[in-house]
Amino acid sequence: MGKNPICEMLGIEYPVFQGGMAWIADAELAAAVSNAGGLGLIAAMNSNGEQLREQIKKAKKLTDKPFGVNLMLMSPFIEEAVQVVCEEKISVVTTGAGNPAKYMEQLKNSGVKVICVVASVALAVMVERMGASAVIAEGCESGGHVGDTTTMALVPQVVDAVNIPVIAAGGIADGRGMAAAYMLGAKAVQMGTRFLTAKECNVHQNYKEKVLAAKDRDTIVTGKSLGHPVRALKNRMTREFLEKEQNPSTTPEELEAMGAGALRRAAIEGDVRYGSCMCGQIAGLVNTEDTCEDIIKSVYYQAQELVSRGVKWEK
Ligand code: TUI
Repeated sequence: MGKNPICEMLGIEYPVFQGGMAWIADAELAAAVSNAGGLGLIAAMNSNGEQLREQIKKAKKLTDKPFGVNLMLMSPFIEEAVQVVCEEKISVVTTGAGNPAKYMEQLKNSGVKVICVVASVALAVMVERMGASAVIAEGCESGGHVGDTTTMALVPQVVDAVNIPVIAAGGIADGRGMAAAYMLGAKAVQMGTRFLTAKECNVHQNYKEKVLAAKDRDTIVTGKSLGHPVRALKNRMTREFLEKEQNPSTTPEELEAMGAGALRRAAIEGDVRYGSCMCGQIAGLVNTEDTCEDIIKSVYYQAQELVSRGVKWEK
């Protein structure tokens, strides 16, 4: 196999991205992933400009490898975050949960490569026209804010529709998933749930343990009625949210109020009963706490081995 275009473009060793998990993906996790040869990403979601700048400076101290920032486009601090990313000369950002059109020019003019998370072919085509360097096709198996197409169906359709490299995300946590992503035409993978239980991940231990204990059917999507569906581990919070969502007398404001702060409550405070434990459907496969280096190398080499072995069934 030739050189990997994503590794070439970003100057990384392994075509493995860490998801930009809000309230979770901090400088320490991003630096650990980047030091291990993948692409670490700091989530800008939870911080204002100055807090983000602090995280960036911290990551620069912890690694001399490339790392990026994930821009959550619905964040109240999005304008500040874009400004800080440009000033700090971050080499790559990923964008999610919206259309990045407004920020594309500023980022590109500052020399920042923009890789957009898309949940549809239409957005993939649009961001390619706007100058995105690659797209992350994220299926609805993912944790957090999700679209409605599965990774299996979305990735090959996005691959056929664009001429930039495609990174697959959603439902991938081991070398089998990565090998499958290659077969669908992706050049790299992004994993969130697998890195949630990484040793270097600072998410609250209660949250980690809930992910480690989770089985295949333990996640659920809430918030469809609000227009931003979110996948999380089932708990009292998701049960009450769904009950309210199905009750016609509930106002959208009540639901928004219930959701506000819920991720922070779980990830920082460790309230896994009444907080939002955003997590992908692949949680059932994630049963160990490993270092980022072990995660990246085991997933990558297992995928290489599977791809090189191939499978042919006799008739
Ligand atoms: O953004 C994510 N995952 C996230 S963001 C997040 S923080 C949050 N907290 C509470 C409520 C909502 C969000 C937690 N997880 N993944 C990337 C992603 N982007 N998934 C889906 C999309 C997406 C969906 C629709 C991107 C664009 C889009 O429409 C674009 C348009 O045309 O407006």
